[in-house]
Amino acid sequence: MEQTLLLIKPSAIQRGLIGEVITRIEKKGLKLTGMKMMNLDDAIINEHYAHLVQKPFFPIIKNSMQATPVIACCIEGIEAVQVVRALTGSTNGRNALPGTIRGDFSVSVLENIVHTSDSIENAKIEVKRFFCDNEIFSYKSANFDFTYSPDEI
Ligand code: IDP
Ligand code: MG
Repeated sequence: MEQTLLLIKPSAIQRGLIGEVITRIEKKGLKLTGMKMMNLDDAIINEHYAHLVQKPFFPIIKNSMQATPVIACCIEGIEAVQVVRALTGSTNGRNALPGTIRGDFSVSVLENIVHTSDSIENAKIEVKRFFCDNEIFSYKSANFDFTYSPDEI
């Protein structure tokens, strides 16, 4: 089963949207297999946003991600990476489609509520970046048999 990383960013925490984000994940049928609140130090932000370190706006990203703790979530499901990415919506909240997390709760590129992994390869790296092995939990959902068909699993 695929796993992906979701970070509930300070923009969500300050605006009281933690529950809204988690509810969308749960209602979709995805499973939370890891969850923790943490402060992000410079090192983990530099690594996590390595593709943006050279951008002029990188300091505001860092500042934004350190404004409060974040909540890191590991989410599991069939094709969880693309499913969670679709729930997230596009980067700029002003362009993100209504019905997506960013489309419904954000009007900003920077303050866009969540981070979600953008590929299977990055998801594997990012889950390991934020979680130790013993912080990821394996359990069977009571409604599993009504969430997927037998030929999907
Ligand atoms: P993503 O979060 O949709 O994967 P990325 O391009 O990986 O988008 O950018 C990571 C994060 O950096 C974005 O979610 C956003 O918070 C911030 N960011 C990206 N582009 C800009 C920008 O042009 N100005 C300010 N912040 C940006
Ligand atoms: Mg990204």
